[in-house]
Amino acid sequence: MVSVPALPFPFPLRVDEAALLVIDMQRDFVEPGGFGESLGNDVRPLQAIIPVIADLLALFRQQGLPVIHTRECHRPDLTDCPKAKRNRGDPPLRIGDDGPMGRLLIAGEHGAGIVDALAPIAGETMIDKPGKGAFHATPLGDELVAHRITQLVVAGVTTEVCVQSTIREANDRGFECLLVTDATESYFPAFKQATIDMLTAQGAIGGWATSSGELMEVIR
Ligand code: C5J
Repeated sequence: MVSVPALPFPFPLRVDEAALLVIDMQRDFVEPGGFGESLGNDVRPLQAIIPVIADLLALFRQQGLPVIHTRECHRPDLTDCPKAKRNRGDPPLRIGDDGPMGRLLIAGEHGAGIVDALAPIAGETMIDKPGKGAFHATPLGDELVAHRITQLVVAGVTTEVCVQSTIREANDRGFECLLVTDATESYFPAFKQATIDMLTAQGAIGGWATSSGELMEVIR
């Protein structure tokens, strides 16, 4: 066990039981013309975390530690997309509609793919998820148990939606989560900070938070 400086207290990292979980670093969320922009968001601020996550990926790969990526996406026939999700609000484009990067949030479309700089490599796990949380209707929980992973180092977007949902799901299943604060971003800076505050409050009720610099120094 090694100790990572973190909020609200040091994270007891067990390197042989930890995986890097990179959530939804898809064009649909971070590039213009995708799902994120269709909801009225300025997606450009999210691009700032790409080099940070690239550094984390490089270190985990170099150390031979497991990496898991997720993509929020749906089957082309939308059978895994609840009507309540697709029909929400009044966006100019809905899930499954044709956009400049293909059909929004549909598996296999360009927009649903991971941005080039963070593309998975052979041997890394990819979890396609129809919900916000990465455990809902996916094999993620079974995969973690099968590989004896008990701790998740969490990065990706967006902090208060898919990242927070996933951390809460993981926490309820007995996994310890360390959120990397400069490797996650939101369309709403205040929501990012509120998420970090909520998760780490009450003695790490949802998990821990650290910076990539502090984490990488310890892993190195
Ligand atoms: C959202 C996500 N924000 N990956 N998805 O709809 O956070």
